[in-house]
Amino acid sequence: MLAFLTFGFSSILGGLNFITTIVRLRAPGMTWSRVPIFVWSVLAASLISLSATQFVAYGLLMVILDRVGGTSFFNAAQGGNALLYEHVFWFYSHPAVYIMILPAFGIVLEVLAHFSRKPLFAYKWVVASFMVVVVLSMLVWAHHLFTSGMSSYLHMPFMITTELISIPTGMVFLAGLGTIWQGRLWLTTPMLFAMGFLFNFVVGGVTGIFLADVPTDIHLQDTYFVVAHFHYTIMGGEIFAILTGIYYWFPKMTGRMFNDTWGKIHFGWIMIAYTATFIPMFWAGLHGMNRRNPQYPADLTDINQLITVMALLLAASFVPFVVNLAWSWWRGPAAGPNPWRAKTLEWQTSSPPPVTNFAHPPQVVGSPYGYGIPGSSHVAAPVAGAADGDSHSGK
Ligand SMILES: [Cu+2]
Repeated sequence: MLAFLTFGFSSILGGLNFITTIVRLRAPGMTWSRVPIFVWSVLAASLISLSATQFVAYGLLMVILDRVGGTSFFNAAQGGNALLYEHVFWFYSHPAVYIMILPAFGIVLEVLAHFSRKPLFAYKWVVASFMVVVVLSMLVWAHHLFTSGMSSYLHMPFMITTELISIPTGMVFLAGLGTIWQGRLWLTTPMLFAMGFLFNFVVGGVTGIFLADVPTDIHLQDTYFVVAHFHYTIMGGEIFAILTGIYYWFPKMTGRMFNDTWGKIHFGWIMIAYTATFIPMFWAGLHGMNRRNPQYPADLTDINQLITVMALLLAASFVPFVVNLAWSWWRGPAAGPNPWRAKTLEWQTSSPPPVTNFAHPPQVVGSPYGYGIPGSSHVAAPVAGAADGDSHSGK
């Protein structure tokens, strides 16, 4: 409990650090309308980690007091209320999902804009959507308690707030589609992962509506439908976005280029194995496969065995990833300052960057996404060799 409390404290301080840095330490000329969307997403996530993490800390503190201090916050036998723990826990733990997924949105939109060579579609609407998610994320926690015995008059309001959250998240999805739309796509490994994210996230989002809806949730509670939905958001969403970010920033971090062919093999492999693992779980869940229960009806044996084999195949997909990046870090060709010819600041310095990031503070003069707009540039004077252009080699 104390270890978890310490971890929560680091999350709060991390949020505070990101907010302070973004508000106080932007480069000269980096106005709010020129801030890259990834930075906006980190700001939004930090607002949640700064303001919601306290609640799980209170929950843990109350458990400690119950166990060693003789109190009875949660012990019904002594007048406490066990449901109170679920409320306090989920008041943090639902927003925590958005602490994870907001930066994932940011990474993916960033990559979609740079590799579509088009301005990010509906930039201001996306920023507004992030902030709406921050507010709504604090108002949905009790959707985890629909079958817990919580008072039933609370069902309707939490069902509505939960369904409302599909509006800003749907907006982010549409901004991704709008950015790709009629773009000249440069299908590198990070771009493929970003597009894989979009596909997986829409499956996770649409199946989430059935779990937000009280009548269907009561039926689907604690089945593999929930497991499949959760993995579509956290693995198909979050992990795909992290892989997008690792491939995208790998040349910047290491100064070396990864093997794009092996990157694409990794993408194809993980996408097929991932889909084959988690799509059958929706079916199994609908047919009565319960979570956290080793015993199940015999007629579900085949589908469980299929899922097991596919899950092993999914785990194996990380072998080409690790080998490719380890080898490339050691022996890969030099990447140069800006291999993607992207406009944002991190690509306007050497790879990897010097300790101070830039020899002289860069002067920001325009949008980071002004692709295809004549005369548009993000930085006044990029360092030598870091081209800030619209063209690409058309690989
Ligand atoms: Cu939730």
